[in-house]
Amino acid sequence: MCGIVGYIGERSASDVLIKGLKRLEYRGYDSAGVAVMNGKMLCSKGKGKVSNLEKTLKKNKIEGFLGIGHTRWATHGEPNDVNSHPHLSESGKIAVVHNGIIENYTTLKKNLIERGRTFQSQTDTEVIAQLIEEIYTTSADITFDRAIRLALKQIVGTYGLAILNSETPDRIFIARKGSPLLLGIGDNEMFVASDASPIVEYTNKVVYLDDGEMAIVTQDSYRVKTIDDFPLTKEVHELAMSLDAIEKAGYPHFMLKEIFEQPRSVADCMRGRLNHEEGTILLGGIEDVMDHLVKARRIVIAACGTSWHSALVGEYLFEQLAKTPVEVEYASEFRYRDPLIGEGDVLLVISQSGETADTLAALREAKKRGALVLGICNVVGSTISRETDAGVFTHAGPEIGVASTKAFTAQVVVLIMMALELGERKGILGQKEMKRYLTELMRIPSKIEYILEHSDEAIQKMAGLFTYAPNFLYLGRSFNFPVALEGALKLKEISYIHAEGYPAAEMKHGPIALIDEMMPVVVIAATDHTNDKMISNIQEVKARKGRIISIMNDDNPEVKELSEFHISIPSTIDCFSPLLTVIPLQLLSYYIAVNRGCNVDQPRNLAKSVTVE
Ligand code: UD2
Ligand code: GLU
Ligand code: MG
Repeated sequence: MCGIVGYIGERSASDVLIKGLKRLEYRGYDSAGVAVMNGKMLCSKGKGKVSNLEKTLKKNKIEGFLGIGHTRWATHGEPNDVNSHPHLSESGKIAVVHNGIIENYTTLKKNLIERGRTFQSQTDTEVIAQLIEEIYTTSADITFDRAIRLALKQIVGTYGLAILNSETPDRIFIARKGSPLLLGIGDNEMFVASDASPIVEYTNKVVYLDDGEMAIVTQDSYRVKTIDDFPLTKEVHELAMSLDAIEKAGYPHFMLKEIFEQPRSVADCMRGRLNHEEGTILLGGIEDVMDHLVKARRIVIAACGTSWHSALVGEYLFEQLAKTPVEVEYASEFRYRDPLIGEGDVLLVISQSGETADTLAALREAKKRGALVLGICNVVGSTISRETDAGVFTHAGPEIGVASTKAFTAQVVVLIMMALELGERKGILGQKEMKRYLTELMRIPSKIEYILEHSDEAIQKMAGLFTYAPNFLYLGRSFNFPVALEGALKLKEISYIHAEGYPAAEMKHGPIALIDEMMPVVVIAATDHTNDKMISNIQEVKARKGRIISIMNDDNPEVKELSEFHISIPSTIDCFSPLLTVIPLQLLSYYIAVNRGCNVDQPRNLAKSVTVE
């Protein structure tokens, strides 16, 4: 799930590559490297961030107009200098950057060693460079392009690849199976990248490669074909992404920028889709499959990480508002246990990037078994959005911070709109109720704005007091149980504090044993219909001297009285509550992580879009 970038044109290749890698760094940052062709293959790479590589390149310049670069999220071989990409073939003439996993690399490596090849690294990727060279040098009259195709036939696994060969010094070869790759068409220059972020500042014309496809790219041309050598004519898409949206806009971190963007991203997600005066919703992306959804016996939602938490909110929403039974699955588990899904069923997958490997695999499995597959994705043009039968884009804008924030709220908004629309079509919600829901939904962006304005300072102070707490417990009920999970995940991933989320009543079946005067317990007490029960749970924590931090509605004197700290938020309809309660939790984890000196946008061991299984 690394980032790949490639350039061929009239600019300095190293400059374009470094800039591009910085934009891609959210996808992995174990190491970074570039290979540039200038008569011969020049390569510079090493452990650590792109900024390290940049420093090295300032001292030892690599000049050239054609090159490839990589930022790594290690799967095979520890993150060190040798395992960094690009990987070179034994002669040093071929350079490869790779995103994905070569599953049969041990067998291939063994064969290549038997043929006398020496390997430098522990990666699966090096095998690709060596295998291509082996085929290229041992077959008579073979083109380099054919050598690549023959090598790919032997490879089992997933890849997004960019390849250089110093014997064909005017072109970049790319190939894709299972990992995203696109081509940017400029004016007398071409770009290659694993997503659009490194190329938006140069061009908005892109061609997305599909699985099983490769391309040969020169400064002023590109040729796409299948890896079986059938030529293809590909559609040129226009990118809607703006440069502004992927820069920090004055915020110290992307995560903070993205938290504060939520009034707008939530509004963008609803834009053009709601009519509160008429009480109607238009989700163009699923209009054609609404009849199918109305008839569906059940909906299965598969996702990973934060998207899995929004899926859990979705379960409450669909079951309450549309009376359609829902099961939520971890995408990785769903795929491998011979799932009972088929014709008449609906699988809904949720993924910010639209590239999450486990989610993609779940989608493909369900599709194979005849289910209707729908998607909720943020990235337009992503693999999941293209492989689903239909779906809804969240339109939240690029999310760069590794810890997801605005993608979560946008996913929940889409789920709310889907559940309301389904409830209406099934005759469960009448026009009057629809109007009431939609009128309130339209108010959500300003309510988020209010929370950001009024609680940011209080949360910063509170974060100061709990910066060094070793553990945290998050409790919620009903719609806010998934928010408890999400709050705990946010804290874990960026501050490395151990945290657990629980349904509040479940606490007494185990976790209550952990509570003492050292344990901060974040209670999400903003769901009206469970308020009394929540108060009892708070009492149980207090009786064991736990320290209560509550997220509560403005007018809740009882909860306020019981809490050591409280954050008041505007009230809303219970089922919309996650859109508000999650905001203080995002801020709390952000400020704690900053206080602890953690790298908020690039937490250790994580990467933004997990494109390996
Ligand atoms: C589309 C346009 C929007 C605007 C609007 C006008 C895009 C991306 N959206 O928005 O800009 O012009 O029409 O009515 O151009 N899809 C999937 N899987 C997914 C997500 C989406 O198959 O995971 C499909 C979906 O079925 C639809 C297309 O992608 O065919 C665009 O989805 P959308 O949610 O942006 O659709 P809509 O009508 O809101
Ligand atoms: N499997 C390759 C490696 O470990 C590529 C990983 C990646 O996608 O960054 O180097
Ligand atoms: Mg259920």
